Amino acid sequence: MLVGRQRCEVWLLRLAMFVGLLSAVVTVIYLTPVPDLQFASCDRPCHELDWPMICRFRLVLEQHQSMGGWCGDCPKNLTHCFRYGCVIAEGLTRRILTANKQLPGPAIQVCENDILVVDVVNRLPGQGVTIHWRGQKQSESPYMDGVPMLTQCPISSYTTFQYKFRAAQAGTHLWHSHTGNEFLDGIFGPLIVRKADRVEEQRTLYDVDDRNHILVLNEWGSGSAGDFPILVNGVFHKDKLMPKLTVTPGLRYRIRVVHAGGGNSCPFFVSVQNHEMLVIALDGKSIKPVNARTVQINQGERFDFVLSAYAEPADHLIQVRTNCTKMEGLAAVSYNLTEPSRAQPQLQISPLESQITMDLMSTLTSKECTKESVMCLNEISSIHDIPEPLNKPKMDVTLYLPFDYIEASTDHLGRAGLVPRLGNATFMFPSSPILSQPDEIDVDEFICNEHHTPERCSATAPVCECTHIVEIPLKSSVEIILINKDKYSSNDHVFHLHGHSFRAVGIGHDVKDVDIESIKQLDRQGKLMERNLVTAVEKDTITVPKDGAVALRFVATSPGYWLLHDQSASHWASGLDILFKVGETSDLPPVPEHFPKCGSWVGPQFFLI
Ligand SMILES: *[C@@H]1O[C@H](CO)[C@@H](O)[C@H](O)[C@H]1NC(C)=O
Ligand SMILES: *[C@@H]1O[C@H](CO)[C@@H](O)[C@H](O)[C@H]1NC(C)=O
Ligand SMILES: *[C@@H]1O[C@H](CO)[C@@H](O)[C@H](O)[C@H]1NC(C)=O
Ligand SMILES: *[C@@H]1O[C@H](CO)[C@@H](O)[C@H](O)[C@H]1NC(C)=O
Ligand SMILES: [Cu+2]
Repeated sequence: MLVGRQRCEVWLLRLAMFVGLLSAVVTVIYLTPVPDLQFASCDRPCHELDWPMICRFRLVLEQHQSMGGWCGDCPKNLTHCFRYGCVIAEGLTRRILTANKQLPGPAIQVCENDILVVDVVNRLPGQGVTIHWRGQKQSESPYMDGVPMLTQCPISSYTTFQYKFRAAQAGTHLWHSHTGNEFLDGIFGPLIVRKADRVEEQRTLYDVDDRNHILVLNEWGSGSAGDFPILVNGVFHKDKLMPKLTVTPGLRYRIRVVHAGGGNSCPFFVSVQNHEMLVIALDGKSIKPVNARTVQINQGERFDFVLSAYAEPADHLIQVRTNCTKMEGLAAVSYNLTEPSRAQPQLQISPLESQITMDLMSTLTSKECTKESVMCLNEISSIHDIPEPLNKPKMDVTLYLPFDYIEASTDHLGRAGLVPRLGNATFMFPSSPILSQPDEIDVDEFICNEHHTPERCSATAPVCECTHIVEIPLKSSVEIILINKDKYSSNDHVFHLHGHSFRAVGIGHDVKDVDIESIKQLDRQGKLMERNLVTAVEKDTITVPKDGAVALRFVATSPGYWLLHDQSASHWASGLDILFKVGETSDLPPVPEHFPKCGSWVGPQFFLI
């Protein structure tokens, strides 16, 4: 009996211990924080010892309406104007395209080296899209670069594509649709990648890097020159409706500016009333600080400046102007008057701030550049000297790429019109993405390079529509000389390079009546342009002036297919593009599993018989 009872007690004890342990384990498991699967942002103070985070975002692209029902009584009742889903734009009711019902789309703000996982949900009826992450090199993930028919299939209507990549390039960047007019209609937003304070080169120059201090500028609508508005953070100012950056008197603020482009591709002049701007970065890369009253940038470019809130405590206008329209964009720097003014130790002017102030700092090149009070791209210095081997006189690969428009015919009827041409070819997209479905492209039909042109292009024809590919060995040093021979448009051309950032080492002029062989010879004699091989700035977007030429240098470190293109409003249609294949096919990372496919289909010839 006794023994049995004891045994029973032992078992009970064991059972109790087991249950106790189990509940302890369950409690611990329950309380252990599991990675958040919500679509949470990674917006936090960045620290150099932190683990990178996985940051999930969801961009739902859809048709939306500006000033529609979502805006309620806006602008009569101002609180309604700030409701979720209320897009003000120029204040008219009109059909637009948005990401998450916002204009600009949501700001993606992360720390350097975080992993971004962005679900792009395409709810645009009948429109394929891709999203490009401008400023991110994608050296580990060329499939995530977002160029339709080159790195991926367009995301077809009503499907979702998940972009996954490391935000490896810190700075002020931009995400945008890369497929055509969605870009004009509102599918873009800022992509801000911050460094930890301790590794941020310019950290001593400002006190506050506020997540709200972003200015996204864009042209709105396709109005003809002179009558289209410029939006600042999605708003064309009207009475009290104006974006405001709140500052505390006495502090210095880092402000990030993005030119998101538009239909007329006009460069913008940005200035702040009663303040100078200390420009500290271009295209996300640190530069030697420049004090300027006005900064001019072209579409796709970004700049960061420090605003010292030392002026009269009041509202001061931020003006965004261009020569193309009188409808300037406005925002305000608003001094917070309830906040007591901070001590101003900075007023003992530091050597940097005591330097002379430029009337204009510009990333463009014009006649103005010779003026003492104007600083243009070739005079701006990077904070880091050009590393080897890019500072050598000769590069492994040198490419002269003239571009122009000529009267020619590309259609089968022989009708002539203006056809763009870059390095002898008019770029045409292949029928399947060359990166993810290389074997499905009919090389003979599409591809052209210096050794091969499609059969349909005769040797004597002035233009050939083809997928122009230049092969560049991995790790080689490259110099590209873009030469603007366009005599039909009075505009500059703005080019953007994918996959790499480059040093803009030289800008030349007056190449209008010089043929390409003479240009090469002039360059060999050092007469085409002067090269800055020490401090030239690092960028990903460059303006090639009318009748001018620019030289860009980079080391081809990222294996992949990378587009260099004229970023006129409609990327899709331009034709002034060229594709660089960096590395051998074996150097490319493998195609991700179940990557979407697309291509032409022509049925069996006699299937009805
Ligand atoms: C504005 O709208 C809010 C919320 O709908 C309401 O509470 C408020 O009374 C309105 N203000 C005016 C002046 O109509
Ligand atoms: C553009 O505007 C600036 C300043 O507003 C002016 O100085 C310049 O002459 C204009 N350029 C052209 C080509 O109209
Ligand atoms: C202004 O400063 C006060 C006091 O610190 C703060 O409560 C308020 O939110 C600030 N206002 C704005 C618009 O930031
Ligand atoms: C363009 O064509 C000319 C003449 O056929 C040739 O000399 C030149 O090398 C070509 N340029 C390129 C970039 O293919
Ligand atoms: Cu692009």
